[in-house]
Amino acid sequence: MMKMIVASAALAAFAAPAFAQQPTTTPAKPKSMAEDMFTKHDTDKNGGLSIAEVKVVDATAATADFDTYDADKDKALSKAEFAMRAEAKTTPPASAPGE
Ligand SMILES: [Ca+2]
Ligand SMILES: [Ca+2]
Repeated sequence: MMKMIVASAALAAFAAPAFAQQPTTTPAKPKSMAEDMFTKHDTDKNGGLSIAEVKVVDATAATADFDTYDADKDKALSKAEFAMRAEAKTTPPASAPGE
């Protein structure tokens, strides 16, 4: 007489992520990307982006590059200074081959 032992395998239950999050107030008003980035990355909220804060935005940012846009040399990029830098970075280099 043979006994059959049926072992019940425990199936790993995988939890499906819940996408039940309601979108909170999403401002639809157009805001400049630079301004948005500025606000987001001014982690100490002192109204200026330090070189460290800029490097969070752009890891390739170098001190020399930073200094170029720090017009008043206060070691921080104001919103206007940051916007200028962002604009320069998003604008394709004006190295169009001349005729
Ligand atoms: Ca700051
Ligand atoms: Ca500055």
